[in-house]
Amino acid sequence: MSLNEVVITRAIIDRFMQKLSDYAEVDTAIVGGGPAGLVAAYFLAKAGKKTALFERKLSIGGGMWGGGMMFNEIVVQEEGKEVLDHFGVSSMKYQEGYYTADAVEAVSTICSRAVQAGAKVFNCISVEDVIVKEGAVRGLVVNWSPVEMAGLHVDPLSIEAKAIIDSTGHDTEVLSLIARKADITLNTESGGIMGERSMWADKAEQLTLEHTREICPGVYAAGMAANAAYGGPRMGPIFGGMLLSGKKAAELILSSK
Ligand code: 48H
Repeated sequence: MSLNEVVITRAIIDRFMQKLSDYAEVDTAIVGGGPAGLVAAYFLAKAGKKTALFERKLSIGGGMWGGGMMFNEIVVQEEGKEVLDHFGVSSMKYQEGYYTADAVEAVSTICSRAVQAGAKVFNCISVEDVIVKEGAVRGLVVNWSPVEMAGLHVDPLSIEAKAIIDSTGHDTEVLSLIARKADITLNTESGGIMGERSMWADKAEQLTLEHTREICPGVYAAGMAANAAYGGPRMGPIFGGMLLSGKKAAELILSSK
């Protein structure tokens, strides 16, 4: 059988449009495909929630690919290792309470498990705004990342979601938008984004988990975004807090009505 270019083209267009149309309304929309977002996507999809994850970049994985300073090994503590074990990511004890894992194995395995559990990843798509009705966030406003990068004046599309996770990392992009444009008070000390503080790994890892919360109705902060929103310190290349935060965000959503 000879291959036909037009059939290949139509196969891609048909399948992608069907997928995007199906996921225009979801239970959970996750913004950011770093470790926190991917872990949340896995647990939500596995529990049967219709879950879409939007990632600005072509590749998912966020800051985990590069380990520390591009040395592609990550460090996790005991509790973080349990999450890696759950995904089947191999890790090695470095010394009491410290384990290392190959960053590439960690990202690729967690992503693969999330997609196989049913989460749909929409890469190369940026969230540029939220839908707000009657004082509550109801969904996301999305556009192709190249539109954003080229500064083109192209209007976005919208995704309705019952719950949203901001797992956009250091920049806390969704929560910043909400604080700036939506007249919604976040349940932080200031009512807005508190901002990330300088490094203190031990405290930051504890606080990341504490700061993983529903920060305003229907919107959850996870990973570095949670810590930055509530004014916690950074932790450097230890990733247990990110993995545990994604898991906790999923659990909070699953236990909400
Ligand atoms: C679509 C977006 C948008 C947008 C951003 O940075 P991440 O890896 O986030 P986490 O929280 O899962 O992990 C943080 C970790 O990688 C890290 O940076 C650590 C531990 N730092 C400690 C330290 O001291 O430095 O991933 C966030 C993802 C990225 O892939 C972005 O491209 C994506 O979110 N993103 N996607 N629309 N508006 N904004």
